[in-house]
Amino acid sequence: MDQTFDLKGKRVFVAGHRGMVGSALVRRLAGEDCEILTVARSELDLLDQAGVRRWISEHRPDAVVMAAAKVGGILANDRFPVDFLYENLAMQTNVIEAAFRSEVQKLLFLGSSCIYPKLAPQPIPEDALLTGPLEPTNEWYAVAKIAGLKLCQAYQRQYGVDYISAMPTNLYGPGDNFDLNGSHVVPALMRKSHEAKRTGQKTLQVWGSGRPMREFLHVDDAADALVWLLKNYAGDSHVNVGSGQDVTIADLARTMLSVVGCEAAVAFDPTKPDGTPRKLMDVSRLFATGWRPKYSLRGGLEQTYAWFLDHVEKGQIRFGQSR
Ligand code: GFB
Repeated sequence: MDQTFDLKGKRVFVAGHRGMVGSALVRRLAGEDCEILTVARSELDLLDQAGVRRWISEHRPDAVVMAAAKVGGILANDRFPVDFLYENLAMQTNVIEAAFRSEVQKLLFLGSSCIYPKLAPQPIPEDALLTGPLEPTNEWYAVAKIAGLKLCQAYQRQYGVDYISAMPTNLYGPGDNFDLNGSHVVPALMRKSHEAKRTGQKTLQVWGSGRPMREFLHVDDAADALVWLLKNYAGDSHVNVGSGQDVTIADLARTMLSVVGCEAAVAFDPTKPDGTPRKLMDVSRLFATGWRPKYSLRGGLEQTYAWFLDHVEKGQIRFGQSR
């Protein structure tokens, strides 16, 4: 199969364009010679199958990037299993099926590194999928994402269409969710360090033991890799998208304090879950293409903190309930 998909003159629908990943994709796609299609949630609810079919058949995209998802950090995943399983299954199935009905040529589905078994070999190759039990705190989300990538594979096998999947690692950056109950670790520690600095707190509360390791990728790097895949990849297997490097949560916390300029000491809260011990992805398939991330972790955190400060000042970051 010809691996390339020329974006020139194409109509590309970014589903989920208000989210952190979707908005980064829109920024990145603005540099391509294509027309970007988006739709507000008030106009189209992706849980509405008939509505999705109608919208896609009316707007006739040539390509679809499925960046809409119900996402959250470790506690939100654990607390809202129905939302994470049902909403993701429904939204992704509606979009993928409607795309096929409307003869969309290319589709890119986005998953997550949590699709892999809890105790997968490190770094985790793509073929570790479905070789062992999942991490319990995020199995609902992982099951939905595995179903999504399998649905794309099924459409490829049964109908020969160019529907591919990418599995990004833990992402962070502008547009992230800073609500401490639902957020991932980077925005949570950024906000908590910022508040500790502002109020002169002596400690920064870090959930769990600080020992788990995570791989982080700035969302603009992720968007760049995703557009690269959209243009150049047409394989059957999903592709890992990461930085190829991980850090302990304790080290992340210390780096965050330094980026924010906060002198608080790190204090661990063992009543909160650690989640999976490590999930460094094997990114050799992606790196073999020559693609590399542009941001170091520290550089990415500095860029994100600058964005955070700017948006806090403008009152554009709405904090949920802080705990
Ligand atoms: O980012 P996070 O919520 O998600 O947590 P996962 C990563 C690690 O950071 C865990 C620790 O060990 C947390 O205990 N951590 C420390 C904190 N302090 C905090 C804090 O204040 N807030 C948060 N949220 N964590 C998610 C999955 O797993 O990763 C999703 O639940 C998805 O399904 C996503 O796959 C990428 O990396 O553990």
